[in-house]
Amino acid sequence: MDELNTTAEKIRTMEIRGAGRIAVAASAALRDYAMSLRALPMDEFNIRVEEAARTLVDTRPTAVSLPNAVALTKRHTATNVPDAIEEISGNAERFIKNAGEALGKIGRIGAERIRDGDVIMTHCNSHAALSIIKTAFDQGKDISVIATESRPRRQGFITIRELNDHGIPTTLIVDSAVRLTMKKVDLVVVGADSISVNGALINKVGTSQLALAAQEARRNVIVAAETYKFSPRTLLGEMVEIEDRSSDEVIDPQVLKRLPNVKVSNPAFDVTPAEYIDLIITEVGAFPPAMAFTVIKDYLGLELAL
Ligand code: RUB
Repeated sequence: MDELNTTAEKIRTMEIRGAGRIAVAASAALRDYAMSLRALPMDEFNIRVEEAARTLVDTRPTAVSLPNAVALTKRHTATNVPDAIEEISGNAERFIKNAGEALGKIGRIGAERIRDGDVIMTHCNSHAALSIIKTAFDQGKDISVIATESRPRRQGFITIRELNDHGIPTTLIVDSAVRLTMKKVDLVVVGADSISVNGALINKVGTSQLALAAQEARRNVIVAAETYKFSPRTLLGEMVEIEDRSSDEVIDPQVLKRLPNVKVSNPAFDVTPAEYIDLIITEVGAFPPAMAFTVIKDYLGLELAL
């Protein structure tokens, strides 16, 4: 369980972060752990796999990619341990391969929406969103990006480094400059931590401000999301939990200690209603948010809701 706990800790502390990356890391960790249980009897094996799955899922609550990846990886119909390990390994290989290929497909489908000369605003650091932007650039489109800082963890700095290394002209802005800057933007491209059955997007806190400002300025908002970022459990009425992180990410704890009347709230994600989203680009096509149910039913499977 040591290696699995190490992966879980890396996800919790955000050394591994981003909905796609945590899903792939969790799937691989579960596969490796299952393979280490070869000597156990079947019922003990199943109990340990369930425990490990819970450990991984409990690390961060918002990105549905994590429980989806774990559920898709751990399921098996075997009656003996070697067969169960084979099924779980196969599930993990398939999930990891599909996740990698999905990024390329999203890039190609999404790039169709980017025109020559477009200025694109993005938020946080999303590999799926960056795949669209980089693909459009690689197609020879003369584009530039406005990237938000994305306080408090400043994932925007990862984004600007990636864009810089790709040769894409990029402007960094602080989060509070989003509305003012929207005038210069042609469209917004962001990633997703979860998409609920009503088409609402849950992504890094501040995403809904980009969407609001985009709607006010009549700009399109495009979400880049692999199908495993859709949340089957929202079909049962479950809400996506918004992660509340430590105040230490926002203010020096020593400073806060001297301010007895002040507390800090640090929600890590927010909800953008479907009305603010024009299109969701997945690896199986571009959908309006109203089609979220179809994506869940046809590409994830309703059994994942249970
Ligand atoms: C990351 C974030 C990203 C999505 C999508 O939040 O909100 O936009 O996870 O990313 P955090 P990707 O840094 O808190 O994990 O497209 O890479 O899966």
